[in-house]
Amino acid sequence: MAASPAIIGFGITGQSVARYLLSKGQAPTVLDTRGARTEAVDFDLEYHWDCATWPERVLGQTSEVFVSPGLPPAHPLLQQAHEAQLPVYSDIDLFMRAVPGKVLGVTGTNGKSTVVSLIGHLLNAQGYRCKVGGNLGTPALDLLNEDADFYVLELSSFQLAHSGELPFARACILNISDDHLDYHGSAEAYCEAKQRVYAAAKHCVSNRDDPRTRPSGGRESITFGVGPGIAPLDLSLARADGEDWIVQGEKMLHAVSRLPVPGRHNAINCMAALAMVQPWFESDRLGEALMGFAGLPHRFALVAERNQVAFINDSKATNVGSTLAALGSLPADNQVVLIVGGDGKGARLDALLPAMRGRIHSLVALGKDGEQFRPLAAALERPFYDVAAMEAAVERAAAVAPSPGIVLLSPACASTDMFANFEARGEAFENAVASLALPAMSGD
Ligand code: UMA
Ligand code: ADP
Repeated sequence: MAASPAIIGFGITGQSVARYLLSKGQAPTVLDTRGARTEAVDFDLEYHWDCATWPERVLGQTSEVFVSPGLPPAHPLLQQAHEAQLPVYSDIDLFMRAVPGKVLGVTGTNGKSTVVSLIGHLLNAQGYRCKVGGNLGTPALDLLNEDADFYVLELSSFQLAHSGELPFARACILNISDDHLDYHGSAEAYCEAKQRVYAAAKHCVSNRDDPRTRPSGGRESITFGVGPGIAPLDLSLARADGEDWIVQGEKMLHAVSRLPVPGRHNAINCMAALAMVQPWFESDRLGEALMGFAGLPHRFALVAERNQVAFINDSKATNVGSTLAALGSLPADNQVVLIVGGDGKGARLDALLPAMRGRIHSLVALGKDGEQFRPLAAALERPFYDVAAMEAAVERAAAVAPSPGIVLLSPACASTDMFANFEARGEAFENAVASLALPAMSGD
């Protein structure tokens, strides 16, 4: 029997690989460590569910392996494939073999989806046909259904850990803070996975304020950051007329206060996006091009204002770094009731303390690792409330919030211990806010 490819994991990625291979006349075999998936009925393939090790026959007749990002690199199924000297690829490797246009790759702990969406917005505004996807929204291989001039990929550390050299036109690591330690095993392994984005990129873009984003081996990069740039194309912030501006070299590009997305971290995201599109985008058109970019839901989004209390949904803050960014964008006047908790993924939560000090009014915690926030509240000498569900969290936060004040859902933890995903958690927050027995301000 002729050798055929195998797919490990039949989630969003595995199914996109199956669709692509079938369109090329190849019928892959599917292995999945979980039970049977209902989506499988859409594909006439050979499946092996609840699969802890390779069936010997399948291993013997496999030509190459495509692995889903959720499978940890040390998983026995992968070890066995390596021992059998089978080539192992990610869906991104397969995408890069086939893609007809330029590809821009964006990774980092936080801000990937925002920056990828912004890059797509800027290139479309410039008149290019641009498709965005990857870890965000459409899986990479499904983007190939339509031709485009540019493909902008959001890349997770999971995808990069399984990928070979990826020849991006430009690649960027936005920032690195602790995340996914449970998957990668160490902060070093996490950084190494992120660095793979640069391995075969034509140009690298890095964050001057975050040394771990610099390409290893002394490779040059175009940089963005808060302080002054080094090279003429570097992006930075500068003060003029009493406010911060995004500047490139000597050129003043845009006032931070007029950006369509709030928070200092989003000014940094705009600089990163500009560095990524620089050869193809006329920066004089930035103001006009930014019009219509509204940011993404569940990311530091003001969703209601009641009794002078602002309710902010930052459900996508699934790690410490993103919650630090949210707190750093709010005033230091002890007005923030912060809703936290979920799956902490093994991260050190005390890194939140400096940004909490002076800002936090009280902490409301829920989920698997909610209790781990109690010592932080104690260190700050602030009230700590332990609740079982999002409705209770919002009710308690609204009851204790000062007026004027802020109720911020920015959990610093993944949502999957209690919710299907961060969107479901954010929706539960917004629904609970809408159900509060509080009068809405005019304009709500
Ligand atoms: N699987 C196993 N064994 C395992 C783990 C997974 O067999 O130990 C199987 C699962 O049973 C599943 C399949 O692998 O059938 C695929 O699951 P997956 O976990 O690899 O995820 P996908 O459904 O392919 O979705 C992935 C991303 N998810 C993860 O990396 C966990 C999606 O990002 C992404 O949108 C999609 O590919 C398309 O590119 C989500 C995500 O949470 C949003 N990403 C993480 C993040 O952003 O922090 C990295
Ligand atoms: P990702 O795709 O990397 O998860 P998102 O754009 O979806 O990034 O944002 C995820 C979280 O990180 C949100 O809470 C958002 O407010 C926050 N965030 C966005 N940009 C940054 C940044 N540059 N630094 C830190 N946090 C950020």
